Order: sequence, then structure tokens, then C-alpha cells
Amino acid sequence: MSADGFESHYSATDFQNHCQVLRQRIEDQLTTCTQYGDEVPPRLAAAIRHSLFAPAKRLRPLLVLMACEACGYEMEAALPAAAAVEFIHTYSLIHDDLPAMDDDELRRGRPTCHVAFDEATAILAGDAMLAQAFEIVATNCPSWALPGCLAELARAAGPGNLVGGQYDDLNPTVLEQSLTSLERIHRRKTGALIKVSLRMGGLIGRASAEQLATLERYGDCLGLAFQIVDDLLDLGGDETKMGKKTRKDSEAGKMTYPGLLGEEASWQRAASLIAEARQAAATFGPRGAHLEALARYVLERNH
Ligand code: GRG
Repeated sequence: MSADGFESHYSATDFQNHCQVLRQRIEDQLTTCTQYGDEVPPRLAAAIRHSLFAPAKRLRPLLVLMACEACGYEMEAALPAAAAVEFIHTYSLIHDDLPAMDDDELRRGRPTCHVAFDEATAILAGDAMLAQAFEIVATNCPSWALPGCLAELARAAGPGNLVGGQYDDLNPTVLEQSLTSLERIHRRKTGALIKVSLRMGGLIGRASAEQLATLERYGDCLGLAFQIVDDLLDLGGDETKMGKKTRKDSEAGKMTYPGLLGEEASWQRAASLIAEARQAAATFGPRGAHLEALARYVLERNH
């Protein structure tokens, strides 16, 4: 039993080792997905690989695999969905970094796609990755999960979630300076992809309705906590470890959790969300141990 009262099934080292094994499987799947033929312009392929294979945590694909595992199903079946969600996440980072949006020069420790290549190439690399994500799911997802995965992934990436959340984040109004509107933005901009990762893993893992609801609750808490920690790291994190410019949001006067709640209360809110996520993971018994450990990592991460 750990100091905070939760039973720990794995040591931190065991968990890190397990994540390394899963990450290698994810990298292999991403490599397979980027074996392009002559019809793909080489420079476009290079731009996609530049952003996709820069050092990244692979949080969302890990969630797909761990959710499938929590339901007791062979996680191999979830690898294509795991790759697809990383394609969509990477596309969103490439477009977010463009001059028309966040205008960033550093991402994942590398020059952003439009800096390393050019703006048109970065836009097209993102467009290509979004479309390819659906091809990956459509052609590789187990039949029982296919309609659900396609529809839910499209909804998470669409105007009511990822794109809508990004839109509101870019167009804040004075009226929106409240915790409710901040959480509304983040549930869509960051939370939706995290939640759909868990739901796709569950659908592929033949989860019951009750298990899917638990994964969703876990995802809700994890997604918000992830964003709060992101805001806190943006304020006090190490730029080299983060692989991107920090303090940008606070300097630009953007609405952030520490800005609205203060640092101490933000850490407390993140910790209580993570405790709730861990309780949800614990209902899967030992098979939920990796999800439980991952939630702990989200609170303790430094990049
Ligand atoms: C362009 C439609 C569109 C959406 C962009 C990704 C995004 C939405 C905005 C990025 C702004 C930001 C810093 C959001 C905070 C949460 C987040 C998505 C962080 C980056 O994800 P990580 O930490 O990164 O999982 P890695 O590189 O490890 O994958």
C-alpha cells in the first residue's frame, strides 16, 4: 500500500519498463504507417516524419493500449487505433504551431514543422495525417469496434471538440474568464482526444457498457488533470525538458488554471482529479494497474 492509501501493483521502475515496451510497439506501428510509396511527395513524407518521430510521450496511444488491456483483451488489436490517435494529435500540434495560431518555433525539442519545412508543407502534412488516421482505423480496426471507433474518433477531432475547443481558445472573450469556460475549452481541446483514446481501447477490448463508462470517467479526470499540469509546467517547467517554449500562455494573458485558481489550488485540483481517475482504474482490478500508474505519472510528470 502506498502512502496515499492506494495499493500499488507495480513499482515505478516496472511501470517505466512496461511503458518502454509499449512505446516500442507504438513506434513500430507508426513506422509501418509511414512507409509511403511513390505517390506521396518525399518532402511531404519527410515533414510528417519530422513531427511524428520527434521525442514524444505517446500518452494517447498508451491509453488506447492500456484501456484494451484493462478490459482483458489482447492489446495487439488496438495498435492501429493507437497509431491513428497519435496521427491526429500530431496533426493538431503541427497546425497549432502555425503562425496563424500559436506561432511556435519549437515542438518536441525540434523546430516546428513550418520552420523546418515551410508553412504550406506544414498545413498539408497536418491535413494528410488527419485523413490517414481514418484510413488506418478503417482498414485495420477489428470489425466489432469499427463503426464506433470511426464515429467517435471523428467526433473527438471535429468542430464540437478538438477544433471547436481550439477555436474558442484562440478567440477568448472577456465574458469567458471563468473556470467553467476554461474547463469547457479544455474538455474539448485536450480532453476529447484523451477520452476517445480510452473509449477506442475499450471498444476494441469488448468492454461492457459499465466498463466504457468507467473508462470515460477515468478519461475525463485524466484529461483535465493533464491540462492543469500542462498549465503549471508552462509556468514553472524546464524549457529543455518540455521541448517547447514555456511561459507563453501566461505572458500572452491567456486564461490558465494557475491564473484563475492560483498555483496551490491548481495542484490540489489536479491531485483530486488524479485520485478520482485512480479509483476508476482500480475497479478493473489488477488489469487496471497500468492505467492507475499512468494517472499517477500525469501528476508527477515534468515534461
Ligand atoms: C489545431 C485543431 C487544432 C488543435 C490544436 C494540440 C492543441 C489543439 C493545442 C496545443 C496547445 C497545448 C499546449 C495544449 C495542452 C495539452 C497538449 C495537447 C499538450 C501537448 O500534448 P503532449 O504533452 O505532447 O501529450 P507530446 O509531444 O508528448 O505528444
